[in-house]
Amino acid sequence: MPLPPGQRAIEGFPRFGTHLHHPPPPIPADPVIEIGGAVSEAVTLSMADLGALPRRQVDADFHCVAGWSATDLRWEGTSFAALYRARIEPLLAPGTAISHVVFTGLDDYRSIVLLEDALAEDVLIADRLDGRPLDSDHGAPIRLVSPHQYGFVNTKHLCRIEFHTSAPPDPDRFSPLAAHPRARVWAEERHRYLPGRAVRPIYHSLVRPIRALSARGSRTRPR
Ligand SMILES: Nc1nc2c(c(=O)[nH]1)N[C@H]1C(S)=C(S)[C@@H](COP(=O)(O)O)O[C@H]1N2
Ligand SMILES: [Mo]
Repeated sequence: MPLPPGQRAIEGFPRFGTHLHHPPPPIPADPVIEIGGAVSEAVTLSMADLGALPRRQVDADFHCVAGWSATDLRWEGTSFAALYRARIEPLLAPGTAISHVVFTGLDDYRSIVLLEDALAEDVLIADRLDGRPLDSDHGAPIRLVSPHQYGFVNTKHLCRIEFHTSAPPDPDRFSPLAAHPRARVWAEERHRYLPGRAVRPIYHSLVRPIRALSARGSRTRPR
């Protein structure tokens, strides 16, 4: 597979993220996804609820906005679209038009995604990577996987999904590295205001330090 513009293939699949050196959150004994926002009733989905939906496999590369790509990953889980049709649409009052979805992780990381992007056919709530349960480096127990969007959309350790009828406030909007709201890799939507090409060098300079900080050595491995 060719890589999207401005990406470089790397060996393996590093742990990477704004969590930096923080260890991954502990995996709850009974993981759930809380559903909230513009739904008529807040509900909690168990792993069994997810397991009742059709399973899907997605083979894809993974592209971080900083410029590295991990190639040939195999994800398994439930398609987000199937979850939305089966469990969310029945909770919407007539006339409620969802536009944005907020995905939150156990570490309080958040990504804001347009509903139309989340409904793309390659978007999964994934629980397996390369034939094994997700490990804590890559988002255990479950994560969002949206390979057509940059890595920062792909919230790890997913525990809450909120549905909105307009754009929710984005605290990152005025930061110098304000993320593009759609983050589609083939259009190189890296930055909210600047062309993707123009910010490549800035992002590339972040790969090495973030990678070094995010890797878990013997000192940070949970006991
Ligand atoms: N919960 C959580 N999810 C997260 C992040 C994070 O810091 N916390 N970082 C994001 C970023 S910037 C990237 S590139 C990918 C990295 O996924 P990986 O650690 O599985 O390589 O996770 C995304 N999801
Ligand atoms: Mo990233």
